[in-house]
Amino acid sequence: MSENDKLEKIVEARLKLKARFEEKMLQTPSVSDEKPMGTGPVNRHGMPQLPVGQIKTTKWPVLDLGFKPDISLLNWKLTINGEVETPKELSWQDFMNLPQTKDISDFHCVTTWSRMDVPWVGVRFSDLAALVTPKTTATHILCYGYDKYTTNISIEEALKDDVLLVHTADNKPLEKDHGGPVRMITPQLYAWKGAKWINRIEFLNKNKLGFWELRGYSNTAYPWRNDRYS
Ligand SMILES: Nc1nc2c(c(=O)[nH]1)N[C@H]1C(S)=C(S)[C@@H](COP(=O)(O)O)O[C@H]1N2
Ligand SMILES: [Mo]
Repeated sequence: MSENDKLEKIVEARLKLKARFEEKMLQTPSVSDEKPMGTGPVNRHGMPQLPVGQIKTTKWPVLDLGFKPDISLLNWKLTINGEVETPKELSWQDFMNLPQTKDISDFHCVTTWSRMDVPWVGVRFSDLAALVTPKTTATHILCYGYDKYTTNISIEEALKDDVLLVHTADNKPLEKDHGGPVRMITPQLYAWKGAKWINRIEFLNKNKLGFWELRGYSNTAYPWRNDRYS
């Protein structure tokens, strides 16, 4: 198969997958909430730019478990497995050969700071999901970092077009402090839902709580519902 055919196949599979989850995606807060809580002009996904209780910052604080793994590109791997038809293990080269998406989005931390208009480059979660074909029983994912961090997301949230596994931020390679070489971002959920130093995505047939979700943070993490704790 030519590179072009391969790319087209991924796009087709992504659209198919999104069609499968369409009904659930339509019920997510960013699509269905009549009065999302926040202030400022309407952003790209139709929400007030600054979610309730957040303060804009131009700094980018670093938050993690106190251990920053050092991963060379040669050793880097991304495993995608669990409730899928074709599990994959991607090398750096495999990852970079996938369709690359550029986007600008906001980063909302539960500790009340929001960093606006960050330029990112990376691979859409939905393209990765399309590559492995989730089984019909799949409902959630659990993302794992090289530091053993975990966080869970429903598939209908993870499939949103701005959910990316990014290797570039602010027009330069993603710094180790912020999860480089690759982290996930979830612009429509609080930022703890985006695993830094990501190395595995496990598809699940039921919800399973991640590191912070087990310690009192919200399962769902909707910034425009002030949905911080469980
Ligand atoms: N692997 C990993 N990912 C992680 C964390 C972590 O400790 N380990 N912390 C989360 C939390 S609580 C937040 S707020 C954001 C912080 O990202 P930043 O350090 O780039 O600001 O990353 C999230 N992803
Ligand atoms: Mo956080």
